Amino acid sequence: MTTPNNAAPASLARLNSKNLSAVKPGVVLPAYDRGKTTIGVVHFGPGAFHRGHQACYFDSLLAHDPRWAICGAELLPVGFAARAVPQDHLYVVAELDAQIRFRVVGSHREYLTAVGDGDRLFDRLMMPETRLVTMTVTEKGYCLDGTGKLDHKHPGIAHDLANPATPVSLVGWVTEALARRRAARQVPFVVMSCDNMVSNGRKLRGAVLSFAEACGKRDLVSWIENEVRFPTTMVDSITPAADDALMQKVADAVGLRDEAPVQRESFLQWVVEDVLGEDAPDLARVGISLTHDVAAYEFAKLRLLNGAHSTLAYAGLLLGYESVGAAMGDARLVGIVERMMREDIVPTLPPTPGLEFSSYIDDLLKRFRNPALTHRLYQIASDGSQKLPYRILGSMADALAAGRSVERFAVGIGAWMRFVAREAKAGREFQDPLSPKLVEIGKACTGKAKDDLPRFLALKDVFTAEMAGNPRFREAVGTVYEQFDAILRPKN
Ligand code: CS2
Repeated sequence: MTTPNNAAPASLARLNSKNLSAVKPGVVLPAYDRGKTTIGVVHFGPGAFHRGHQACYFDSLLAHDPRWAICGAELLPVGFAARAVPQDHLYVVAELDAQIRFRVVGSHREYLTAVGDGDRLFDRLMMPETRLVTMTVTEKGYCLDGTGKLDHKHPGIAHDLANPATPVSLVGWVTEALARRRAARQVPFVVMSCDNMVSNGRKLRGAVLSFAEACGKRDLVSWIENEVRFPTTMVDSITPAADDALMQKVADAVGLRDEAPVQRESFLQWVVEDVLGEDAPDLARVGISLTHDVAAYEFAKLRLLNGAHSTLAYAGLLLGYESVGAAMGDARLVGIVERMMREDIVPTLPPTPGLEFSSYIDDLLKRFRNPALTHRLYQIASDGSQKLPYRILGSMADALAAGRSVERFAVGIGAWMRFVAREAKAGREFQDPLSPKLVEIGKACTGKAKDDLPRFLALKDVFTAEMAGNPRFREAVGTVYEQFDAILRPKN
């Protein structure tokens, strides 16, 4: 979770339950009595995305059904509780778009840190009222290997396999909590991944089963297989990290000081696999789409939106831009990204009733140009080794198999390699779980594809052996890698 450097204007009173009556007119307030709500959801990873997305939907839901307040659970202590508790867990979401709207969100009622509040978190997960466990822990939080299976050698997983009662990983926590519920003869909770991964529900289910199996808990494995639901979901809302400018905007609009605000676009979408069971919250009532075919939405969103984002991020940073909006002013780059979406990605997507790709792409380009939001390219560039397989390499594999061109896909991949080399040589830290290895590769780069490409392609968590060995793939990526400037910055 990103923390702005400066506090909001210190002279203003702090946002909290007592001060809600002082909120300026026009700001949307919780439409329910928070004191009458009960916690029905534990959410792992209550960062900005979750608080701007799911917590807003549940804020709307609480006006109809008080059973679905949220307990935020952080696996690592990031110091957020110190900001949330004095505000009684209230915070402002600024919807920054053609129309600007400020909303105080009240759906969070509790905040626990796995390290420190471990017993309380288990108690919360054991409560019969806790019916939904959701998570946004990013791709790396699932500890999967390059094939999408649980990586038993991952330090967090290895720790938890040896010490299942004191887990540190998401998969360890979910499995142990399910084991305890089963032992207590309680119904399980629904487990819902809200991360940007293809088949996120199935991947998490596979990881939890693999963990339980490795613990030798055969009965637990069958219970999970038969009783626990892991819906797949697609989540969408562009949510730039909070910054000092946001603090000021919120202070001006709300009239109170919020030290944990969130900014996002007004667009909000959530598609959930319709397998939640009978006493699930009425998600449809608050605009969440329930369907049996999430995959189509997931593919479209990950490949079109996130694929374009990552291409804009790496190529844009190399071209000297700082934000998505600035990169969208570069006609050559936008031309490549737009053709990649329309001509290269769309043919890889399954046709889906209700999803019209051409207008979906028009809307995406508009969302990327949103002048009210500054979405930093560095934020998107983080964790490239985890994101690229879902965002670009999957589309590329499909295009290669169908004999179609992969040149435009190669822009994001070649630019990522150049970005890694540039950051490593400049000694700048970059966020990626593979960063020690990437820094080593980046420092050794010569700028020649024949020397450098094999080093990157040997990263088994990123590139499948089939792809790494494909001559068309190597040619396309190698060309961008070596000739980025000539391709993206031609002299007139
Ligand atoms: C972005 C996403 O940071 C990133 O990598 O591509 O967070 C993107 O803004 C969201 O997926 C939009 O729903």
